[in-house]
Amino acid sequence: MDFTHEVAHSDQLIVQAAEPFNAEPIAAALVQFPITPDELVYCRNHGPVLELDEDAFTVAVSGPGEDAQPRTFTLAGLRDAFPRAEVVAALQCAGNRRKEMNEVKPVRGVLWDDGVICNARWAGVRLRDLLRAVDVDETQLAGWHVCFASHITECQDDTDYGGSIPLDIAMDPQGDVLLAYEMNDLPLTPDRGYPLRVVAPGILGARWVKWVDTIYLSPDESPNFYQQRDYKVLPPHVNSKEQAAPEWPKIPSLTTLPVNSVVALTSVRPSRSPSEPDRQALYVQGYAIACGAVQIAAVDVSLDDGATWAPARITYQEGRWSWTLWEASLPLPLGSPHARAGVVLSRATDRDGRGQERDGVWNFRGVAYNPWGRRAWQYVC
Ligand SMILES: Nc1nc2c(c(=O)[nH]1)N[C@H]1C(S)=C(S)[C@@H](COP(=O)(O)O)O[C@H]1N2
Ligand SMILES: [Mo]
Repeated sequence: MDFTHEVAHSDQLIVQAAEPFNAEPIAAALVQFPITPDELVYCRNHGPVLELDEDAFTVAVSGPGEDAQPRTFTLAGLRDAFPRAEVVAALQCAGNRRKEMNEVKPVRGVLWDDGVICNARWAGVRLRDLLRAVDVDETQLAGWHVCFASHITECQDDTDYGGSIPLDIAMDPQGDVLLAYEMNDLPLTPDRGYPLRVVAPGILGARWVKWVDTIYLSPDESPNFYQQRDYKVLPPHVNSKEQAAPEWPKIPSLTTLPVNSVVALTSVRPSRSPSEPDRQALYVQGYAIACGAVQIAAVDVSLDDGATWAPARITYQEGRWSWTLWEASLPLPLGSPHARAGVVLSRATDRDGRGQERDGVWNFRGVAYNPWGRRAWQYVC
């Protein structure tokens, strides 16, 4: 693979793999911003990142049917033909927290910490509008999929990058799936998929195809490696690539990721209680993310390994697809040895009552890991 045309990347990220470029911010920096600035957005790539020319870029969109002729749009053509739509949505890689899973038992993949997530204001055209323009009638296509591909560069395991989402999600009147050309009111940067990427709120990042140049309808999911042979929760007995091979076709592709929360930052501060001026409190900040369209209802935190929980205060949440930011201030026990160091846990619950368990489900590819958030803290006098 040729990396000679690689673009410059943000210097505010921890590089987990240089070629292809994979990097993430520290979670403590991430949670300082409800809307993540581009410099703090993780970069997840299966191939090189190129600087494309917007004027030379086109996307081909085909309707259903063997002989459907694709319609080709330039970026200017897309802007002219369809209204601009905006959505605030979190983007999360299925490998978020893989490093923690790897501590349970080794997994295969980039050892992501808890920073492969962001929250942004995306703008572009609605995929629904585009599909209507190529005569898609979803009532005739029950169970079909919208496939996306980018042929801009070769990838590690396939000639192109591809993924798909169920057609009913794309056509949902409130579906909010976009072909985005802007993030946070600016054109996408090369790292984000300039000039055009898929934004599929509530769906794992792998389907948010960057530099998307091909869209078509199919009764089957995308045949691409990253849809068929990756981003699946392998059964626990699979411990090697060889054991995984017969399992891939049997296991459903991931579409949503489970409810999750992470403790991103801890600091010991004087408690502001007037009755106990000497008392100290542990201030914690973190994020939570919902599963699909059902938002987070509550986040709780615990200093005693889950014996008791206290509610965190939600400081940010917007619409159906954003992440949730939260904070809590927990009075530390006076004079106890535990007042100097410990572990703080977090647990999120959504509006349907789904939440997190103490332990996540280990799987060989290290995806969809969501045990209680957990961060060690200590107080240095
Ligand atoms: N063309 C292309 N699109 C892609 C990828 C890729 O490697 N190539 N990676 C996917 C994965 S796994 C994720 S998590 C997101 C990451 O988007 P970001 O790099 O903008 O954070 O892009 C997705 N889209
Ligand atoms: Mo990902």
